[in-house]
Amino acid sequence: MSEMITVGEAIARTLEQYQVDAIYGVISIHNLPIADAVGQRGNIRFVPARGEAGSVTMADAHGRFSGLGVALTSTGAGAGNAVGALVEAMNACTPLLHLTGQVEKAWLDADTGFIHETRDQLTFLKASSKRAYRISNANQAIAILHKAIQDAQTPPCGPVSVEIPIDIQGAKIPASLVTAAVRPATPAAVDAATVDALWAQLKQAKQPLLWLGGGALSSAAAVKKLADAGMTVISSTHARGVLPDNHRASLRAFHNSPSVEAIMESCDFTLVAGSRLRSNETRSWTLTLPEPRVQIDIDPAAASRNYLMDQTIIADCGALLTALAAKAQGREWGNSAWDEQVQQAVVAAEQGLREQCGAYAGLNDAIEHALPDDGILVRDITVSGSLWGSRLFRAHQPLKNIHSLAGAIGMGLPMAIGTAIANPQHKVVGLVGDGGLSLNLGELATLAQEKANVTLLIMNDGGYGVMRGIQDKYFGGRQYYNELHTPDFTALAQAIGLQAWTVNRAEDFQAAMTEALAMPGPSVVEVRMGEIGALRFAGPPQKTLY
Ligand SMILES: Cc1ncc(C[n+]2csc(CCOP(=O)(O)OP(=O)(O)O)c2C)c(N)n1
Ligand SMILES: [Mg+2]
Repeated sequence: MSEMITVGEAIARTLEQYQVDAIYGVISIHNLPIADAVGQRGNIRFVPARGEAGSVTMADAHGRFSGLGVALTSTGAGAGNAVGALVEAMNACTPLLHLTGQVEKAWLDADTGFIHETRDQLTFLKASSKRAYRISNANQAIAILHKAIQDAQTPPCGPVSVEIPIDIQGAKIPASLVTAAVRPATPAAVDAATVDALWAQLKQAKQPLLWLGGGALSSAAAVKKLADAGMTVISSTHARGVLPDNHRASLRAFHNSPSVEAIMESCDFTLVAGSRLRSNETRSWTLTLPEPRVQIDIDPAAASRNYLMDQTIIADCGALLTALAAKAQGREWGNSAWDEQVQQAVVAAEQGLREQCGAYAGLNDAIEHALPDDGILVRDITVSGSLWGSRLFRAHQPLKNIHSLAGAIGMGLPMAIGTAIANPQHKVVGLVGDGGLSLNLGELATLAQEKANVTLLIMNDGGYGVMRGIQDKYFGGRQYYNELHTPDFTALAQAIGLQAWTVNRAEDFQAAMTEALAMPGPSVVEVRMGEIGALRFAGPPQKTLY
């Protein structure tokens, strides 16, 4: 008989096989066999977050960079606290493994009042994850774990939850059941005839538009070649930087700007690469997208989901764009006059945005100046994030400007922590509002404890700025429930042991950001917006609010 180890230890050993270097979680009576094994082995960093929402969001951020984020939560309320963060990871298609507990197998679903028990936990995990598994048999635990990781890492990637009854976590199994990492399922090879046919169609177009989504995040080289060949490129906010902002063909993510919309509308072909064409970026699908339209997506269910396509090619975006780019020989579309029009449209869009941002455009510039090129901006859902953070702030590489795609507030701080831990050589700026920060405020202590290399920029306007704008625009200016009693965040951060600065004059943006970003490790800059001026934003452009 081979060595016998607990399922908890087998899980720890298996995660090592996948080169997992950090697990984010909150320990509990219902997950200690796993946490204890991770601790004893000492090969994986365990980050004790202050809440399950924060831990799953940290793991989400980590997974966006490393290819597998891992979170550990408890049964019942602990698993429930993870749900919002799982919803975000679903939206971002993050490869994420969420391990959670369950009551003892003998008492499963029996409503006996077992500690932490909840009704039908698997159902809410299924609803918020790409898939959710229950482990019912100790000898099968590692097989299911491999399957869960494979699901998480197979495009379209996503969070996969695994609930493990506590007695199974502690049960002994042969160590031989721990086997090597399993690779994600590989998509079918790109069909040469499909590529030829698409190329022939594209060649007939005078000016094709390439719309990039998160599915194209790893296609930067192919996209550059297609842009060099003359395709005009716009990206979702998630795919910003796949084509660097300074490329002559880049419309960045200036959807919703009249000048850029005019450029898009004068194209005569739309190629959508790995994008859901979401409501925020299409004015709830009222934006005109030129026809013919061809879509590349790995998910068959994505075909014509919101815009009617002339063709959907079910394929790995990277492989298909690479094959397509290989056909480009120098300039295939457009000319310098068109490039000029594209650039003028971008300049006009940027100018409009700068005017809207007023003094805060200077804050954007101060960060651009002080943050090294390889630095990363992580933003919460705030007026500042939605205005200058998402569109003005530079993007020269993919995943240098990340955010909560599902639009939920509160994820900025944990997302910044996970980003910094996954990227120890890069400085991270976490851009948050006073309202959103309050949801995961406890994670300020995690930031300090982990010495994560984050400068947290708190835009304090004493309430819900986005909601003020929406109430102004759609509710006759009636302002309810958006004023918040906010702490003195600078003093709060200092009490937690963080270096912190208060900025209440636009003239000080540069000095504060330069000083904070020059300091390795965590720091906080609180911008008191009341003294500088309000920033107006009424949510993403809509057809109507409802
Ligand atoms: C989880 C969640 N709850 C509520 C909202 C609605 N919401 C959107 S923006 C916002 C205000 C955020 O306030 P703050 O973080 O201070 O940023 P500000 O808008 O003031 O810039 C709210 C409440 C949301 N998007 N997500
Ligand atoms: Mg606010």
